Amino acid sequence: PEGFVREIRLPQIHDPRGDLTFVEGGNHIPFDIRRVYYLYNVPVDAERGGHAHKELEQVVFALSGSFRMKIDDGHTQSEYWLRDPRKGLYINRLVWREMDSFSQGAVCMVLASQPYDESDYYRSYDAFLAATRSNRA
Ligand code: T46
Repeated sequence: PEGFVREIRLPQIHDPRGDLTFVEGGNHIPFDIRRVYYLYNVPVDAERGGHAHKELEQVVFALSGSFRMKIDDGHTQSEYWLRDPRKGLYINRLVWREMDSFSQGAVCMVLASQPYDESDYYRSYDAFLAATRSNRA
């Protein structure tokens, strides 16, 4: 299994004109990319996330600026500061995530394994916990 979260490192091509990083489906990302979305114009005091997914897998990048992701697998909490556009955070299904501390001008890009589907969300922490208990008992 992929684990709950892990770092995904992308190549960086550096030359005097600047840096270039690329993502290849079937190579860098452990699922077929079905959707890309991005968060921007996020107020520095905003909190996003606060949910888990039943099936969706995602890889989250800070393309610019930085933010914090708090991760909870139902047992253990951890936090990650995303600030390097070469390093994504892979987040498996059944992982509760909260995001905050966005820097001014931060851009968060997310690669997702499925199209948007509201019925794939646990927006209640208790429902999420119950699902992890029955899934991993
Ligand atoms: C996640 C974090 C990192 C859509 O219509 N299509 C989409 O692809 C997405 C992602 C959202 N929406 C709608 C659903 C809501 O009415 O946009 C509105 C805001 O979505 P939400 O409150 O879920 O946004 P975040 O930033 O709290 O969470 C999003 C993703 O939903 C989530 O999967 O992991 O970014």
